Amino acid sequence: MGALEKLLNKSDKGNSLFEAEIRNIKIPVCKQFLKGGKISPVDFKPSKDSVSTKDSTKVFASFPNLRETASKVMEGVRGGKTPKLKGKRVAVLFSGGPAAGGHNVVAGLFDMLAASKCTLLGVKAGPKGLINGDLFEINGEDIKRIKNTGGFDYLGSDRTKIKTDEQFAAVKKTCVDNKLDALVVVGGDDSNTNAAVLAEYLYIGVKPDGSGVQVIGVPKTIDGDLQIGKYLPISFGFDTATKIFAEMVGNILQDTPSSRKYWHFIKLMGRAASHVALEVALQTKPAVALISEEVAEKKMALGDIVKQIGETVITRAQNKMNYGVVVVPEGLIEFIPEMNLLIHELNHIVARHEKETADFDLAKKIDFVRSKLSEEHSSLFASLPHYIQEMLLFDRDSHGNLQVSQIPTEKLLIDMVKEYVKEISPETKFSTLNHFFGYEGRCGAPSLFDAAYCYNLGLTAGAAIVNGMTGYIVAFTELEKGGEILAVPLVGLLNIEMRHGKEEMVIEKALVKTDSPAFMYFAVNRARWGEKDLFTSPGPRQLWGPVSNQMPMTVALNQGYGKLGFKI
Ligand code: FBP
Repeated sequence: MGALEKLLNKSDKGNSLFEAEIRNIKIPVCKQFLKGGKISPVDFKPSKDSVSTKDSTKVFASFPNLRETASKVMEGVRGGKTPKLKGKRVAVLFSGGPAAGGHNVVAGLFDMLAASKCTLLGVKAGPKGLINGDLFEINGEDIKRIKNTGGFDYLGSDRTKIKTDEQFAAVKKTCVDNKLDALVVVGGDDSNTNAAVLAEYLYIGVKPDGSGVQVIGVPKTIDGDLQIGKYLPISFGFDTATKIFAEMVGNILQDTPSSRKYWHFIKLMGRAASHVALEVALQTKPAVALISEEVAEKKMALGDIVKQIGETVITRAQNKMNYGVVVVPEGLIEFIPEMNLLIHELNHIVARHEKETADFDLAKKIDFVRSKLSEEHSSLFASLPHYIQEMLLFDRDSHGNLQVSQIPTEKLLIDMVKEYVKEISPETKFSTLNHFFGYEGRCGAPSLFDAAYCYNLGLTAGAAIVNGMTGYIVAFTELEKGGEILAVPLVGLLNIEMRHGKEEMVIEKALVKTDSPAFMYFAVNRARWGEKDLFTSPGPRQLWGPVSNQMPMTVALNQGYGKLGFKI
């Protein structure tokens, strides 16, 4: 075998030249975590800030053990004298969709726990693995291998919501069988809601001495909708995903005036909120970018959105720009008021008649559902193309969410804009292509921002555990000037929402605020981007070199940092 063949063989299984190299990237550590150059836990003390829940009476009644600590935001400091727990057994699990940087959370957690002689166990395949007791011990060799790599494959993940008495009892059994002292849940809003409930349930009476198991949450999701104002600027994974999407959108934008023939409708993953679409729009400046929250606020109908895009298409064609890019947020359909009401009614009907319709074929199910819908919604439903009707009837996930990533909203818009342009300006040529960027962005190797952010979040989670804390989500702020370590009480973040037709306590999704600096910057500039080609192509995310230390633009604008570079 020749030298090159040998080299190529060496790159099997996660050892491409790139993967081998990124493991060597030095991850910046917040200096609060360092003592004599070595990683060591901070202390936590109550900060001057609190979180408050609007439904406090009802929420606190369900959390008698955690209510005492449900408001105060805790801050990590050096030099305190809180005794640190030692020799504890801690398990970590990933929950929900993957997001870049998860492996660095595990690495940070491992390193912090190792400093207190604690053992870290991995839960395989998410909450389901916790219920089934599928755990293994994590070792330093694995950590070296997974550091700075993308994906959640080291542990696996799933979307099981722990809700039945049997499931809670099974979790308790797993804790007892594995002699666990603490559990770390890496997840989004729904998973961290679950973490709050687990923290309450496991608070006391789990171990033979009657003590409990601590639960700490870590904020993950590419959607960026787990944010808590100044306490939590962003969930991890958002930066990597948006940088990957922005590269792809930028490349397509670069293609449009080169080939001069297509309008590209690009749906971007991000479930409900439009943070991803807004970030990518800021990074690339396309002709049109829709923001669902604005659509809802302005009570726009589907027809209004179609008209807005159609008019841009016609005007650009008149200016010899018979091409362009339309960025569509994944969750748009649920934010169009008339569609939202329809989906709500569908949710009830689907849930109420689940068993009855289980064996129906699609055509029969569509007819059945139409017969149950109110008159107004029945005709709206009937006006939608078959492929949209089908997707609206798709199974909800175990948290009750419609699987919006499966709904081809971008195709629906293309079909409707085509009709509009044909009617208003038949001479306008309108050729289209549709794309959905989602899974491409979730598992790439973390950007430098996510690599650093995640490692430090892992360190924070480890520090919270050895400080004996439970019922907190860890956070990391002041990203432009060294980082500040925080732990925010999960119960204080819970609100009451209607899910599956009944009241449930959940962490509210952070949506794009139309009065936020990031949105306002976009709103002021978007008309220019539509009128002329002012797009930018940010290129691939950089792990080395001058632009590698950029944080998301929306984060820098909304937090008022005044610069894009992060410093941890
Ligand atoms: P999480 O909130 O669990 O991180 O999920 C993020 C996400 O990627 C959404 O953007 C998307 O709608 C969904 O997962 C897709 O789900 P699935 O992985 O089940 O296809």
